[in-house]
Amino acid sequence: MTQKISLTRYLVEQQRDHGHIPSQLRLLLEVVARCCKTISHAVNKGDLGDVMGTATSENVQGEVQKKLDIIANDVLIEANEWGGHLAAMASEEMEGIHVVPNRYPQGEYLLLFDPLDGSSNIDINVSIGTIFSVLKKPEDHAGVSEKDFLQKGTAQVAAGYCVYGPQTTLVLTVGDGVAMFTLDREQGSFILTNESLRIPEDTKEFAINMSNMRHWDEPVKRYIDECLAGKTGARKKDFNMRWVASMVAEVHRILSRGGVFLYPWDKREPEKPGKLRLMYEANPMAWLVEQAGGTATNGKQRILDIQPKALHERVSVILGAKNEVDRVTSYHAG
Ligand code: P6P
Repeated sequence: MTQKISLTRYLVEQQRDHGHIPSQLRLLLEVVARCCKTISHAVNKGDLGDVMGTATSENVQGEVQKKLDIIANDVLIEANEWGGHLAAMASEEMEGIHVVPNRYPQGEYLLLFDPLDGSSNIDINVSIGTIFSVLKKPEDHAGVSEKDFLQKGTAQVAAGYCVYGPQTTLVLTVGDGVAMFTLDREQGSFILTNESLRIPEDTKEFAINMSNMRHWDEPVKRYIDECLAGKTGARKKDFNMRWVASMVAEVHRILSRGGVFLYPWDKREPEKPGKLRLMYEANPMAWLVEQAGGTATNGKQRILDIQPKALHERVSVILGAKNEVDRVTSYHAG
């Protein structure tokens, strides 16, 4: 029987063999993984627990919060503030940053997260997930402020997500490929189930919300029209389409079997560069995709190279199979 490698053993061996995971970062990743187990347990309760439906509050995005959005956010804040590995945290569900209280030691890392992405799917029992990104706090000054978070995606030291679906699966990169861990509920630990996820350069499967077609920019319209034309059109092959309305589920599908995902800028709110958030959705997902051999752009430039100007800024996202993303990007250039 093949030996089960736990997340802890993987992180220890990665540090010993590659030196990517200092002990404070390993502690941080293990705490985040424990949070994902707790969140998975709450999500799995469904109507049997007091976790469904909406809360009475709105988040910084002006979206009505689901009870589980707040539960997931609180789990991550409470579990990560006392360990001494973090200086501060930022979340889709909080307007400002959460600085580690003075009663706890401050660490060298910054943790950003979307505690429960895709939460419109909670009430219909469709996969949702937690997305996280880790940065290092700049060392040239004491204290921590929102400005310290505004680092390019290339500065990330770890990124990942946990998808709460038929399995609870944690997917992680520290810059040395992408590893997948499946939650063994009997043992209560994440077990390594794929140590190197790869995205094929070509695909026949695209993911986009087609109801927005009339609002898209021309390059996106051209790309999707060609996919829809299939064998009879310029692409000379048929395509399949998926849209789960949960970015974690879409990215997990692409890391598992390939594909391309688009949430582009559109004319509905032209002043916004896109719907998805750069710091705690697009950047972690873009790094995972690139680490698995894919590409991620905003149609014009590499997502990881974008210099953030605001904590909750949005971005147009095209990610996945390299040749497909390059094609869409070339249409924007053309
Ligand atoms: P729409 C979920 O709310 C999310 O932020 C992503 O997870 C998902 O890809 C997208 O929005 C879905 O947006 O407009 O199709 O509901």
